[in-house]
Amino acid sequence: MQDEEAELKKEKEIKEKPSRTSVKARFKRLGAGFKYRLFKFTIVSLIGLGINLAALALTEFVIGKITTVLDVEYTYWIFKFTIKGLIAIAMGIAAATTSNYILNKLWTFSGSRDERVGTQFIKYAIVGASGAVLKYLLTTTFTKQFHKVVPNIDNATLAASAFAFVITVFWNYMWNEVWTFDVLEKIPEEPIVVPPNMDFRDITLITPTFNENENIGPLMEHMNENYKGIKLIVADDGSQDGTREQVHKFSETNPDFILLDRETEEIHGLTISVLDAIKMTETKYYVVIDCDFQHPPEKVGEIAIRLREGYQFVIGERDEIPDWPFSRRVISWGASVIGKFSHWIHRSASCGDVMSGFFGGETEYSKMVIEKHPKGFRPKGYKIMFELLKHSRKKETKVGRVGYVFNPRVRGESKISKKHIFEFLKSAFP
Ligand SMILES: Nc1nc2c(ncn2[C@@H]2O[C@H](COP(=O)(O)OP(=O)(O)O)[C@@H](O)[C@H]2O)c(=O)[nH]1
Ligand SMILES: [Mg+2]
Repeated sequence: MQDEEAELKKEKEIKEKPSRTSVKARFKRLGAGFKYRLFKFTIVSLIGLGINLAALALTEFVIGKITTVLDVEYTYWIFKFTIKGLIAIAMGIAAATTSNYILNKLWTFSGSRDERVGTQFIKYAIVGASGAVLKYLLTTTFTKQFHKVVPNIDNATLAASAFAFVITVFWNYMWNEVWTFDVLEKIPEEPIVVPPNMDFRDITLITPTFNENENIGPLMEHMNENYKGIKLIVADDGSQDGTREQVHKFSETNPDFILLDRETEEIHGLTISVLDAIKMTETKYYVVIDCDFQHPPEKVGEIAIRLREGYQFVIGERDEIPDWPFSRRVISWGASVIGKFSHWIHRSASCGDVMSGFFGGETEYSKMVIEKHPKGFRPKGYKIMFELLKHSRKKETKVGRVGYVFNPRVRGESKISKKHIFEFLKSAFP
């Protein structure tokens, strides 16, 4: 009996913990990684170069302010150096290695197999050190060669450094791909089929609203028509444009659709509105969706099916965001890396799109998380899903995903502002 149990447990572990990729397969996937990962790795390397130089200059500046004792020059073999210079170089390397490791782990090689951070960091540092030696050798060799063609030694050195940098980036990328990070193949997702006439009595939709009179009507109608038995809580923060009146009117024909009127509450905000709605949810699951149709309503059914498979959270992840300007993409990328970093240091559950606002959860589990962390949320913030995951332990939380396209807003106005960015940063690093 015990054997059987152990056997079962082992089987489960195998399913949940993917085994190491063989060396042969690792070399094979190098080609597949070229397309995206080499590109990302190159960007990270360039950022690292900047961080290296900045840390180096800063250290020299700070030491220079404190003392001049370390400015004495020593000569050893062909090297001339000062202690100040050595400390500055070491600080530059340490800062760049650490930040590059984090960026590569969370971005370039995201979704790789879990490994102890210490071991992985050492591997990463060894690759980096080998790259540094290679870069030094290449730079000196090529400077000599280039100097034959280019008379100016500075230009020859610059060209040789650039050339050496490119080759070193490739070298480091290659060893990180086949040794440091074990990137797991993404299993192609099977499309989730929502049977027609399915019952949604176990789902409560939560939609936060503030002045959405153009959207709330169409949303309620859509949900009423397409999701039999579903419940809806409109968490409104005191709209003055008739949003609340529309919900009241709808409740008369469908009492499962109700208004949570927060007009007289002391604190207003998206996060607190959703938290209040989760607390009053009575069904086994809930799904949070924006009212403005930027979250496609037809995906609610897919999230519901995933939730019933036993995930504590199912995240709607934005696979595509058409119409976003480059600047917004850069900000979103930065926020996403910061968010994943925050989840990582909190050892919490995480997902592919930590900034998404479209998600579902198992009600009891979320209530438990909220109760355990009464002060762990930024009530006026926008990133409630990020915070719920932040307070959920990685080991005990199963997180599923459903991909979606983040549509542009058609009606009404966006309420997001710069202050929400600060709210998020405070939440990421309390
Ligand atoms: N209850 C409540 N809802 C809000 C608040 N701010 C925005 N919302 C709603 O939250 C959803 C997303 O807001 P939106 O401004 O579209 O954010 P964006 O998609 O990031 O631009 C919409 O349904 C808004 O009506 C708020 O302070 N309180
Ligand atoms: Mg919106």
